[in-house]
Amino acid sequence: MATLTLGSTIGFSHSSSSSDISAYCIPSSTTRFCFSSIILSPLKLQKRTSRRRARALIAVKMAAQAFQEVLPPALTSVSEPPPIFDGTTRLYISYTCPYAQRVWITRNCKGLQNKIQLVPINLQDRPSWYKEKVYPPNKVPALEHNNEVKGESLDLIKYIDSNFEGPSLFPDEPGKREFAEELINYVNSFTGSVVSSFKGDGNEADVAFDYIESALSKYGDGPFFLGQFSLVDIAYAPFIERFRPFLLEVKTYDITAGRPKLAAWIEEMNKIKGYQQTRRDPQEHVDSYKKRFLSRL
Ligand SMILES: N[C@@H](CCC(=O)N[C@@H](CS)C(=O)NCC(=O)O)C(=O)O
Repeated sequence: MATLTLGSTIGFSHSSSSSDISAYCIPSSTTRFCFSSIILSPLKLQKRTSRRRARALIAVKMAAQAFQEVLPPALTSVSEPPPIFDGTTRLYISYTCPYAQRVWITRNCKGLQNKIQLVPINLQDRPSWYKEKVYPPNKVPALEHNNEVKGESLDLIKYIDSNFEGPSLFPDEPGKREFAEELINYVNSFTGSVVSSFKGDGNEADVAFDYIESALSKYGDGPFFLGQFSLVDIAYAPFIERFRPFLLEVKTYDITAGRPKLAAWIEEMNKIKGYQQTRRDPQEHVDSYKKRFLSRL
């Protein structure tokens, strides 16, 4: 039984045999909610599922809510390196990088702000020690953990979910696991298709966003890709956060028009505290994408 301390008020504990977020127990001083495997009638099962879902979402919200973190300034070429490999777990990010944002959201949603230290890097004025001593590919994100440094955002979100405490962000159910893998495997094609559409009038992105709309329609037990909030939402959110305002302003293309599931997903994502802490001003994204993509067209 691992216990995670969130501030001084909330603790989550979970059975190490289960990685299902809905199997988490949320103890208070007098009450403990656990779920056993007794056989239930369909109606009871439905009620129980919605209670579990509600508690699962509460767990994610609380995990992030307990912390209102003061974000450290980004390190530059004149900054000293942290004491690397001293046993501290560090997540190297850039505040503006969507890949790093995925891992940052995962850390927040699991309530790991005390366990994984954020080390923001200024990519425009990168310290030389980052490549030399921390992560030779010289990219963010990178995770320093157990005397090793690992990269690649999609691997890192899974690694953090499996190797740290906190609410599980990957489903147990085989059907959902398979769909989760499919969606995670698709995310690079999705972002690639949308970025290619910047050359046209925006409508070229229809197929990619229609895929998202249809994926969001698969499970009716919640507004997220797998019904409940998961790593899949985390994989897509940083990019949709950028694509939406950019396509709207530059191509007058509203990605949510005629896509009610996507509109609802964005609304629900924006309520997730662990994500809110990582979001940036939409206008900042638009300006940065204009500089990056419009000059190349
Ligand atoms: N495939 C990597 C991509 C990471 C990546 O490209 N990060 C960018 C910042 S958004 C970076 O570090 N760029 C620095 C560089 O390429 O020199 C991942 O998913 O983690």
